[in-house]
Amino acid sequence: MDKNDAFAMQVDEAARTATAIPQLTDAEPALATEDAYRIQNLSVERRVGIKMGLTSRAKMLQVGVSDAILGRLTDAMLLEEGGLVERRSYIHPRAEPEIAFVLRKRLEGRVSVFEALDAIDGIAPAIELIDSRYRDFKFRLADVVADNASSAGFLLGGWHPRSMDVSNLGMVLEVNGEAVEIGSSAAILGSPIRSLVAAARLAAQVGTALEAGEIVLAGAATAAIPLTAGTYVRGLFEQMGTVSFTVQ
Ligand code: OOG
Ligand code: MG
Repeated sequence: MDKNDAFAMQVDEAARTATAIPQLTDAEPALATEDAYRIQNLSVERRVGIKMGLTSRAKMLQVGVSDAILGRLTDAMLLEEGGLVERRSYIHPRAEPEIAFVLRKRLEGRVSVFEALDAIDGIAPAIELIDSRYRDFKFRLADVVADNASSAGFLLGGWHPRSMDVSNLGMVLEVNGEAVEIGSSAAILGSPIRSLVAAARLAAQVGTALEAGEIVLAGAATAAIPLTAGTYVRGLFEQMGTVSFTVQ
């Protein structure tokens, strides 16, 4: 087994057993981002979409990594809106408000904002669950890439037409009815559409593309909040509705 296979197994096993592991860069300080993407490739199976990460200043500051990254969303990660999320299925889960796109056309490489807009089939409010497989939620760039950008789950609200202007929409993340994070979609690279453009470019760099029918999460607009059992989490999205779940 080569080193990347072994690393992919480690992060998979950590996710499966909800057990934190040391950063890969502890064992391999020079782990290159290209290798980290190879590790990510080795560790995801059925993908239903792509997520962008670290596309807002709030997120970069929270985790101390300032490069936008992408991760893969698989069918197993889709959680039921309004449903229950099991705290014990994760290591140290966090939730963050996001905007989701579903594509009607393939996007690959360098695309314009116009092409990106034209490729959108629908837009929905979303909450992403992230759960770094590393101890204390601490990582460097290569660690988080190899760990599929901390992806753990996502919930989608109702779909809206692509004509909706998503460049500056308010969003609030509540825990038990109290607002904990407040932001705007404008915090996502100036507009979530730019995140879609960046996703197509980043995907091409790592040898893939955004496919028709796929979901793209644009990245959180605010910092993520830790999840505690017994709480009710709800995201309120201007003009788009709500997304909620209960942690048990
Ligand atoms: C990395 C994943 C970042 C986002 O929306 O910025 C991300 C992390 O924060 O653990 O999903
Ligand atoms: Mg996210």
